[in-house]
Amino acid sequence: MSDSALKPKTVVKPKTERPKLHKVILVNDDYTPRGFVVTILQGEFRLSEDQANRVMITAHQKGSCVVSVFPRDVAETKAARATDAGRAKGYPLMFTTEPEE
Ligand code: NFA
Repeated sequence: MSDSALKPKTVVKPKTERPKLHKVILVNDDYTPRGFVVTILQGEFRLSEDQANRVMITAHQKGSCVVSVFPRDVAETKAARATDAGRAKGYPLMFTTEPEE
């Protein structure tokens, strides 16, 4: 028997699609105190005080800023928890999510 009889004619390459990461975005508003935004960024997203201040200031100046990236369910849960924490204090603070390209 020739070698070719044992050789598979098509090689199936297993394609394990890596799930897209999703960005959590901090949206600026005119009412939420800066210190509160920084506290949320540190507590919910584990940013250092320095990172939290930079993200807060960037959103304040540019309108929004990417906080971090996570698998979709984690991004959505964290964005909802952080938005809820602002709402609980009567602030319009908002975090959104979007898939990375
Ligand atoms: N713009 C808010 C203020 O001046 C601070 C803020 C920054 C709010 C980023 C929301 C997001 N108090």
